Amino acid sequence: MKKIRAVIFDLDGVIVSTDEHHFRAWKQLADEEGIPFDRHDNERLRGVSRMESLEIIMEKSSKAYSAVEKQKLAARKNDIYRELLKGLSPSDVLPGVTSTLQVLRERGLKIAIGSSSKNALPILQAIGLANAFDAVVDGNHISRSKPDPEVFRLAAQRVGVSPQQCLVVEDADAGVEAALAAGMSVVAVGSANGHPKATLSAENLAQITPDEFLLASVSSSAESRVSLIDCSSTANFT
Ligand code: B16
Ligand code: MG
Repeated sequence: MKKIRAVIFDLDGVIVSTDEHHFRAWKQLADEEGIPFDRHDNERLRGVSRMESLEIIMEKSSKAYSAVEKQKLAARKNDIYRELLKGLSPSDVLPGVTSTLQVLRERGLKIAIGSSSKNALPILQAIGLANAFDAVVDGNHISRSKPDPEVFRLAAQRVGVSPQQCLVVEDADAGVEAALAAGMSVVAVGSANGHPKATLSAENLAQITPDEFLLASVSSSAESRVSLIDCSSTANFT
């Protein structure tokens, strides 16, 4: 049985509801450019970098954009996004996050952020969690975005724990793939709830107990995968 010594959390959509801010910013940009874009399209942007997100949105554009124009569009989206983030506060932290972090720390586990976002630090500051993690690895530290495992491998390295002893919490298919490629177990929440390759799955962290985290760490074999979907009686952290 392997013992988990570190939990690496994705940021947007796991710790905080900024996935919705991303959608609203991309939607405004797409509308201004006359490019069709809806929530279904938005699912493909979860966990992938800003420029890769733009390329996905442009698949539906009738206009060809130059590299310089693309840089300007990405910067414009980020300006809209940063404006929306001004309303961010600790109340945007998703259910179960604060108590989960507290319990994991009390149990002696290392906790880290592994995010594709280049805005991770200001977001953590705005929600009051800037000093809550042993390591924050984000889009400024990596050259390859999820589903590449780079961000999670680097986070493991920063907390001094082997990838096999790390558990990742993710809301994106790209993030689940990245964690698996890094050799880590995965808890899938939010949009990734029910992901067939996740070790454990739930709507949010409020539905997962510390012991279930440990269960998720036992093995990532198909037999051990359990789902908490519709498991409303699950005890919360206290
Ligand atoms: P930024 P995560 C990701 O964050 C988002 O899921 C994704 O939608 C976004 O495009 C990416 O960060 C880059 O974000 O434009 O702020 O650098 O989910 O990996 O925490
Ligand atoms: Mg995410």
